[in-house]
Order: sequence, then structure tokens, then C-alpha cells
Amino acid sequence: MTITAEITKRIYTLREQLNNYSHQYYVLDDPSIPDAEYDRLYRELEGFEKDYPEVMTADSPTQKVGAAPLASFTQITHEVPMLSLDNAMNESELIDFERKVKDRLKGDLKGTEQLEYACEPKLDGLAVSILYEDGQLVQAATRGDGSTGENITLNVRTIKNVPLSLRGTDFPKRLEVRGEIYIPKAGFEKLNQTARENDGKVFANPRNAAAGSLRQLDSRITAKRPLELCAYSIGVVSEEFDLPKKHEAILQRLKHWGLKINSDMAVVQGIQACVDYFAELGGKRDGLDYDIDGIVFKINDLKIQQKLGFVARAPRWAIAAKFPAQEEMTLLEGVDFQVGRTGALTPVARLKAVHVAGVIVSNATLHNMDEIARLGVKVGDTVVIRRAGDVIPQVVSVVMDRRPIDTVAIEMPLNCPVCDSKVEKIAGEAVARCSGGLYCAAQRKEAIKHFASRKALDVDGLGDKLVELLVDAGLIDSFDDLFHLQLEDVAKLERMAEKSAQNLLTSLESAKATTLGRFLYALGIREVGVTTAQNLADHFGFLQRIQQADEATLLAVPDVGEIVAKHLLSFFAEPHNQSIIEQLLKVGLSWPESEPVSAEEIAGLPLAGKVYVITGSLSEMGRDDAKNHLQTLGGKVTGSVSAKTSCLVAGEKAGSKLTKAQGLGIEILDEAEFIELLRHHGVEGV
Ligand code: I6G
Repeated sequence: MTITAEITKRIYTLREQLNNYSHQYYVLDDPSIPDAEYDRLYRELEGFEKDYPEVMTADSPTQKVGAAPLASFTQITHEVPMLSLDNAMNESELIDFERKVKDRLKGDLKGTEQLEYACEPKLDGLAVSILYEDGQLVQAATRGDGSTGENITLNVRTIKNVPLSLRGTDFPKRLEVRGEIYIPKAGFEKLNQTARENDGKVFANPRNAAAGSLRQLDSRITAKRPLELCAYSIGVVSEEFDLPKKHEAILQRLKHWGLKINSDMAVVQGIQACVDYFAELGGKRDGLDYDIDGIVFKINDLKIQQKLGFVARAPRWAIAAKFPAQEEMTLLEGVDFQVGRTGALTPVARLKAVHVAGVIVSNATLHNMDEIARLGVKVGDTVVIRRAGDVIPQVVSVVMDRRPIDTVAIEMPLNCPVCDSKVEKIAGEAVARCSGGLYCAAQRKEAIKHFASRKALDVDGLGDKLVELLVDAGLIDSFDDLFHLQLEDVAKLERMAEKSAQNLLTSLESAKATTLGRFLYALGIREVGVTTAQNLADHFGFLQRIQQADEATLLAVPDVGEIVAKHLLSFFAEPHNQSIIEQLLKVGLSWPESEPVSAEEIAGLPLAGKVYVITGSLSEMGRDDAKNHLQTLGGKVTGSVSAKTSCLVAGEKAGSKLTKAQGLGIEILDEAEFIELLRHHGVEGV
């Protein structure tokens, strides 16, 4: 086929558009078109390039899919060595850094002058060098030993936010961009989740995942990994090129040429402001989208940088202030098996206490026996513990070269460690369960905690600790016992004053007036969460109808599939459960009964057919209340933004869902507009 001028023009337009959209999405975090539109344009370009291979260029947006595997990586010598940074492990070392800088600059500084610093989060990834010639990406290398690195050009070319050609025309003939390649937390979780499901390689942390992904000889594998680049400096630059005179201005220039820089960076005056920035970002560390291990502070003025120069392999004008490590090594002293509400036995590592990220850790989860097999861990091993954010500390690997000869294999007990009932494992399921049901004190405690929890009966003042005390004191065995508690018995409990005991009894009395949805959820039927319980309540209206429903009738309820139906049927068929329900009704639990809402009625509601997502924090009501109001008006509420979402309710500090909704052109309501919508449809008290 011969190509026409019109098609050639279209190909160039498509490339430019796709590069622009990709830049908006990956670099500016501000997409302007839905993903589906991007995919359509991409496929159109792909089609043309297939029909007219002669128009293919190395920088086409379609060239990010990887190439045939290499036999090995070649070596690249860095024209300008890639340095490392000195570290400051605490505030006084940071203050000391400035003192040394000022000493060296003596005479060059006016007495009162504050030094200006650029502050950048130090991402936990891999340092790389990317060389552009005439605006085209021609080479990428790892840092290696600082003088020589590995040629990873084919891999870096597949990274979505690394431009294959620089934007604009005002770039130097040769430009070496330096930065960190990393995997954001969300991408890391997804990558490991998929690996677990497919028996693939599970990575210990985002840094290892980034390193493993970047050091693939087959760049088609790299192309599938959620890698990103954050640029933080430059190396080689054509001599004749006039660069800005401040580090921060250079970063802005890199951004202008299409490279992502850190949006949390700041410029501050004086070292005390650096200390404050360190504390502020430290406070936000767990909430960031990416892992950081510290903050890099750089003298912002390049002339001063030049005066200070280098020592050994590190610049004198920069320092990395480190946060406490999120990983530490310690000894696995034993493994206990914890019994959950549904009887699932979770292996918990008992560790020699160790400080991790500022907290003493002596327990960590081992998830299940499959995870223990995957780690190859035994009691007596030295293990690596990771504690990131609010999540439970995890055992991420075994230090094999520290393994003593007398380690002991970890085995699932045959009987429940709490009630001695048999432990059962269903083929194909990763978890093993205690078969004791509510006979098992551990399951009883967890079941009662769930029964009293906020989304269930919401018994004010009945927290986890108190439930444990009540069960251990033999005062409660089942849900209904809660409603027979006597003031004098409760008041005798450890740290329970008579007033608190009275408050508890009052809360229990008020909790008796509930809703059918809450009651169903409180029963703790497997796989029946808040939404399914509410759907069952809406669909059937009366408890008795749910108890008597057969499989086909249950399957007609939204959200109820075969597994949930099976759990419901076996729960209501169990005489013990029937008796619990009877007892609860006898002690006075009640809810307003209503005829089920028919499909016609739902279709007639004002928000019928609309799908809402709620994000961020609302100041006037809880998310559950917001959700209930929308559902009462016939709207559906889901957890994630997609093309099916009709409207996003965005409270304070809305994050990625808001960005995605904006990109998809979805209607967005702030809290005031949302309340207005509810009032407009007659919702009272908002
Ligand atoms: O390893 C590094 C991480 C981050 C750096 C760095 C950085 O700036 C934000 N900057 C320099 C100059 C060096 N390494 C050598």
C-alpha cells in the first residue's frame, strides 16, 4: 500500500496527541481524556504503523512494549560519575551539615544571610541515568559503581512516564537526566497480588520489585511492570547550553521538557526550615503514593554548589536525612496460631523484639501456610521484618546464610490451640479453620466483637478488650448473654467503675432497636458484609422470608452469588444458629419491618440507575450516612471510579479517585453540592 499525505499527517497528529495525553497522565497527574479514548487513538496509530511499516519511528508512543530478550547487559561508562550522598541520621547531624557548609563558605556569606535549600523526598528505588541526544532517548544506564553501570536502554524505553523524545525544542543537544526509577505503593500491591494468585515471584518491597523489573533481559516483562521515573538532577549537558542558576529552576526545566519531578518538593530558607520539612513529610510518609527513605536537602544556588565541590564520592552541597528504616532483621522465636471469627487459623510470628520504623515489633503476620512455604521460613531463622504505614508488620524474607542447624519446621496444628476441635483445610483454599464454631472461645470472642461493632449493632462502649474480659470472666457465652448482664457483675470487672458499667447496660438497651440489615450483618454469616446484608434486607423485608429462602430465591438478590447463598443456607439450617436468633428476638431485639422494595419502586426513585462513588472526608456526616441517603434515593454506591460511575462525591483531601473522575469527565459534587442534592430530594436533617 502506498501511503498518502493525509495518512502521514494523521500518523503525526496521533503521535503528538498520544504523547500529550501520556504527559498529562503520567507527568502532570492531570489527564484530560478517558483511558478508553487514549486506547482508541493508540489502536488507530498501531493500525497505520502495521500497514505502513516505513513510517515507524523509534520514538513512536507504540514503541513502549519491549523488545526481544538480550543475552546480557553491556556496560556503560558514565561521562560524569554518578555520586552518592552523605547521610544525616538525626537532627543534630543535619544542623552539623549546615555548620560545615557555612564554615567552608566563610567570607562568601554575609553575616545574616540564610542558605536556600531545595528539599526533595528520597524515593526508595534505583538511580538511573538517561541520555537524550537531539531530544531523543538514546541510552539509559544503572548507577552501578558510580563510574560504570549497566545498559538498560531497552527496559527504560518501556516505562510509561519516560519520554522517548523531549517536549518542545529548547533543550540542549545532549542532556543526561538523572533520577530514581521506582514502583508506587499501589502498583506494588497489585503486582504482588497477581503474583500470589499465579504462583509468580512475590517481591519483599517496592524497591526490590523495581530492581527486579529493571534488570530483566526481556524488556517485554519490564513493560508490564508499573515502573515510574522521578527526575532529580542532570549529568552531561552540552557546553554551549545556558542552564538556570538554581537547582529548583533546573527541575522545572526538566518538567517543561516532559519529565516527572517530585511534586512534594519545596524550597526553604535555612536549616531549621529543613528540619521542619523533614518532620512534616515524615508525618505524611505513610500516606504518600510512594515509599521514601529520607529527604535530600541540596543547596539551591549552583554557584555555591560549585564553591563547595565534592569530597570523595559525594557532593558537599547535599545531604540525605534518613527516616527510621522500615525493615530490620530479627530472630523468629516461635509461631502461634491465632483463631479468627470464622475459625481461620493465622500463623503469627513471635519475634525477638526489634525497633522497626520507630516502633518495637515483637509479632508479625505470616498470613497462611502457603506463605510459610513460599518464604521457606523455620523457627530459629533470622528473618527480615517490614513495617510500612499502619499495616501489620510482615515477615518478608529469611536470611538464609544465618540459618542455624537446629531450625524447626512450622506445622499447622491438627487441633485448635484454643478449643482443641479438629482443624480442617478445604482443598484449594489457603486457610485452615477450627471446626469448633461458637464452641471455640476464640471464635466466640471474635463473633461477639463483630456483633457489637459499629456497622453491626453499634453498642457504644463495648470494645474488643471489654468483650474479652466478659468472655474470660464467664459472663457471656453468646450474643444474647449480653442482654442479661447484671450491673454488679460488670462493675466487678477490672478497671470498670459502676458508672461505666451502667453506661454499658444503657447502650445495650438502646442497641436493641436496630435495622434488619444491621442485624443480619451482626450475625457474622460468612461472606455477608454490610452491603450484602442490606441488599438481603431490602429484597426480603422480613427476617423470616430470608430464613426460609431457597437457593434460587437467594440468587435473585443483588450481590448474592452461589458461595454467599451456600453460606446463608447452611447458617440458617444450623439449629444452634436458629436458637441464637430466637433468643435475640426474645430479649427484645427489633427493627421496623417493611414490605420489600419492589424493582418498580426502585426504578421510580429519583437517583435510580445512577452510580455514585464517595471519596475524601465529609465534615457534616459519616460516609455510611452519605451512602445510606444515596441508596434510599435509589442510587447505587460503589468503591471505585470507572466509566460506569455517574457522579463522584468528593470531600476534603480527595485523592486519586478525584483525579481519575476528572480524567473521565465524571460529574463531581463537593460536600455542599452533595447536601444540596439530598435536600432537593427531600432528605431531612442534613
Ligand atoms: O540518590 C539520590 C536520590 C535523590 C541522589 C539525589 C537525589 O536527589 C533528590 N541527588 C543527588 C545529587 C545524588 N543522589 C548524587
